[in-house]
Amino acid sequence: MRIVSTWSFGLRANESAWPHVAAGRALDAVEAACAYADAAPDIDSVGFGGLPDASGRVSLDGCVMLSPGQCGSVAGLRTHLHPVTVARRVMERTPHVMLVGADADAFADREGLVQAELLSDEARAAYEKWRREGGVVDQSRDGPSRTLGFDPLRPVDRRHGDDGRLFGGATTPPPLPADEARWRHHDTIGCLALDARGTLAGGCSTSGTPFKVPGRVGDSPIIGHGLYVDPEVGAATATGTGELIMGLCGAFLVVESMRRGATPAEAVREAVTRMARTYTLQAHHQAAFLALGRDGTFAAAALRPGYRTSVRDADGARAVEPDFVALADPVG
Ligand code: SD4
Repeated sequence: MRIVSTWSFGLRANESAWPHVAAGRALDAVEAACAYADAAPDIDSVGFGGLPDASGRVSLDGCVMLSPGQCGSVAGLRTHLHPVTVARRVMERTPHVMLVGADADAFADREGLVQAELLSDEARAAYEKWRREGGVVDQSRDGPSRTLGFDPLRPVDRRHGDDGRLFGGATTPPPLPADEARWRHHDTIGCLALDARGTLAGGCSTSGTPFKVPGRVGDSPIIGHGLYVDPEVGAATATGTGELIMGLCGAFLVVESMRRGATPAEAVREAVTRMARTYTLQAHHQAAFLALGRDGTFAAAALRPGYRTSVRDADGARAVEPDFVALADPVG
């Protein structure tokens, strides 16, 4: 019985989902964890608080998966806050896997899901600053980062946690470690759960990359790229520069390695090693894979230092270092 999520902010998301894991409701657990991250304004590449695209509008992507025959996905939501919830409705109430754009929002409306404002004041201010500083959308394959109006590598004193329960009762949670804070715009939540009944589920939610070209969709909502779950084998999710993950069918690659006998640690290591040798990497590129085996063993591997996995199981909550980091130099 265990729930694992990408990045340290996943501690809070895991905690909100833990009762579902313990009650044998893995699907509810991953939906709850992702919904928690969606609603937290300080998690700024997911949900409310997510940075907008180059037109100043936020768009959200997400997916959910139990098995190859039970998965759902949405991309480009602009008026609904919880993509995993909408994706679950697609999975459960339509014969389809994926809906996109305005029609996905319209589907959510028909499902009775409440509309929400997605752009926070802070995200609007960040967008306006980007525009003021001459933000240009780079249409190159690796996204808009070369011409961002901010330094994606600047250290940010971002605080995480909001109820103190996870942090020894302190009302103010500790700041993120500096190496992780450097990747604050990479805080997509990918979440994998193995519940008390032995059911595996995964969910993934993101607002994508900051100031992306409108219409851009990354790996996160694409089954097999940002998330893959096979109940016979295990589950994997990804976070980071989607364009690097998509070229490898990242999450599927990890689960298929496990199917062929690799441990989760071997599978994620192989995937980031392949990423490092496949692409011409830029300083802003970061990505990580997180895998959870059928037996509950988990592992993560990252391209660069600064990624952590949040874990909640019978031993409590903790953020752990990845098992493998491909590149020693954090900015090389
Ligand atoms: C994307 N993979 O849209 C997402 C972004 C992300 O951590 O994971 N950030 O490319």
